[in-house]
Amino acid sequence: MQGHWFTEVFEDCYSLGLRAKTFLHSERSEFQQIDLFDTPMLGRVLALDGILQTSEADEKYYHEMLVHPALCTAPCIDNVLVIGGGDGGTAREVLRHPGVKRCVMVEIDERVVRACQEHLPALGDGVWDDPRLDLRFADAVNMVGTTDERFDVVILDGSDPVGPSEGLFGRTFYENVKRVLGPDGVFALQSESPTVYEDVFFDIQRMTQEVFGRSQPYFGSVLLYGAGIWTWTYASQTADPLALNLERVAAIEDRCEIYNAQIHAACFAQPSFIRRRLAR
Ligand code: SPD
Repeated sequence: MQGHWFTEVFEDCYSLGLRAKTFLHSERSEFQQIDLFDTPMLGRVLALDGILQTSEADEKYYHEMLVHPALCTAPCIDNVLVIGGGDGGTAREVLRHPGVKRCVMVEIDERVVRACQEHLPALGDGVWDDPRLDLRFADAVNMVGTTDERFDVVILDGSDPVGPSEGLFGRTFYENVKRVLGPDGVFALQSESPTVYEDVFFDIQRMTQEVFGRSQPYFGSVLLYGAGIWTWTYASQTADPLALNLERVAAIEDRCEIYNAQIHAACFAQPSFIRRRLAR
């Protein structure tokens, strides 16, 4: 056998492994360990602090589902804020919408962006040159707490709640996101797996419900993250996640490999154990 296994271990009880045929890049930035490697099964892969983040072959299952439910239902999509997402996949999906006038992307670690631009260019797919992209290297927790800017949609593309992403999982952060969104604004975030990260998933549901008054998880599957089921969460004071803007769907669906109007309707269906627990 050639190459090495890259293994992500979760709390010493669950692991995800991928054969790495070539290591492309490895560095310790100011914030985290950054690794990029090539795999026979999923193409090039990014890991941060040993946590698998994205792969060329299955990133569409994650990025399309993170972005399009919000962008296809928000009353207005002129100004979008992307938090994290250093590989470029989230900003790429946002800017597929011709109606987006400006996408501010706030990523804490410039080294992740630079390493992905060099070794994972397929993820950005030209987004770095889009004049609507305003890329900033800053701490988003601080930015949403202090900025006077306002946005129509905020998309949070963070890692698991450890290391630089930890501050993106708390009530104060959600209150500040609500502050930078108007009353009709929409917040979409990756919200982990109810099987592997049960407490984190239900904490996110509770806190976004309390802060926004309304929030709903939605469901899919991402091979790279294992766990069987993956979730994102849609939170808004007023916007209806099922009120699909069909014109916006039509404008992007030819370029999507996962997302379409039927997937949108289906992904908000809740497994019974989650529905019961959220109803309590
Ligand atoms: N368990 C890892 C979850 C990572 C979610 N974010 C991925 C970043 C892809 N742009």
